[in-house]
Amino acid sequence: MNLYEDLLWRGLIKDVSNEEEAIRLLNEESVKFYCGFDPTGESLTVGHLVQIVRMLLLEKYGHTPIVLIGGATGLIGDPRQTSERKLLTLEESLKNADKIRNQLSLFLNPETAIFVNNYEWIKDIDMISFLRDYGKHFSINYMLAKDTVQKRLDVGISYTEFSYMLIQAIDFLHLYRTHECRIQFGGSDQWGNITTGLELIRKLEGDNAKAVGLSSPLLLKADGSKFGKSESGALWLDQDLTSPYEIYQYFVNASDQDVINYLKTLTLLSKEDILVLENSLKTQPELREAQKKLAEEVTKLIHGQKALDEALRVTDALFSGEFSDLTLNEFKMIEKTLESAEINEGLALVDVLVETKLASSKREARQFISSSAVSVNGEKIIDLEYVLTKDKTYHKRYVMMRRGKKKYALVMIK
Ligand code: 383
Repeated sequence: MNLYEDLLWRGLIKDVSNEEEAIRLLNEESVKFYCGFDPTGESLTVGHLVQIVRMLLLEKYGHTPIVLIGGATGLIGDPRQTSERKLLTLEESLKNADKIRNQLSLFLNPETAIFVNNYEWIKDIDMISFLRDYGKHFSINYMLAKDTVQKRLDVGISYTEFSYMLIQAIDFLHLYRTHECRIQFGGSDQWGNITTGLELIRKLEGDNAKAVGLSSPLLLKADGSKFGKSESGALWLDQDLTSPYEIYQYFVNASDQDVINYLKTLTLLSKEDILVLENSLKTQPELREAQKKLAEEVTKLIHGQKALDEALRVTDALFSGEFSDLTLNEFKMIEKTLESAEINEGLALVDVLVETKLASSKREARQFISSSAVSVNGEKIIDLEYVLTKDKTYHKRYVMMRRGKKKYALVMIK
């Protein structure tokens, strides 16, 4: 299987500007390609993983990624479907840009991957040059026809966000000229910006300029809900914001309808391996082998083997109710995930149940205790006067509370 077939098989190709040229570049040459990330937040999310995995795939086949961090574009804001973005300050944009760059560099081959920040070349373009050298090549009619603009005509769109596509177009031209970059990738939400770049390259470099744009479909869930959102919000790639355990849980709970698509787009597993998992899903869905493999691969890709091992141990502990073997780090991981509360030593169990939201009132807490529904570190407690003390803690800090079979909360004693 060649690279292009691999991309097609994984469902990573939605639009291609020039398929013949794309096939030639991807299968027969070794080229530089780019994908951009705006520093809108302090961390990327699992929504960015498709592009990361695609960069890794191209890297595997001998192409060179140019990772563009949008220090400049982040200051303008790519138009969202819903409403105008709040402007970032220059400090915020640069700070986020640094963090995102570090995150991305952990995935790619440091020897070959090229990192650029478009602030470097965009900041020096003065207004007159912008309007004369670039603006003149695009009619308002062309820009208005873009999907991203069309979707905003009702609510309104500022001139600032309207201009965004031109900056991304200048980037493609700049990388085409300075790095011989031949391909721009993005999710399908980027198609309008990518084609604006191709148009600019064609206008300024001539019709035989060889640049190609490719987009991938946005990841959707079979039930129509948004991919990459848990109950507590977005799933971040930064482990201080989303623990490896949460990442593992999100993917291990993928539905049978989604799991194969995720394996193809979010992991580098081979076609053979994925077909085996697909077969297991058909014949023995109750084993959830495909989901387990997916969760392992994605957690390992984002956080490495050690964090995956920890996430697995935490998963086992929460399943078996046995916590005594967990390390301090593993407890910290649980702290970020479960309902937790920090308390003073000597607080009564009744109050702790309320603090940790395992009971809605003291009265309810007493009922739970009396009906032996409450356990502390795996031990059933029926004593209404029970108090929590340091000698009950793991790692001098943690106490694991459980109500009923499954409701857990973690208590930290100061
Ligand atoms: C900026 C300057 C360029 C090229 C690209 C950009 C960023 C681009 C953008 N991308 C999204 C982002 O930053 O907004 N205008 O969060 C997301 N991407 C990728 C992919 C995706 C897109 O980073 O579809 C999801 O991850 O393209 O929404 O010269």
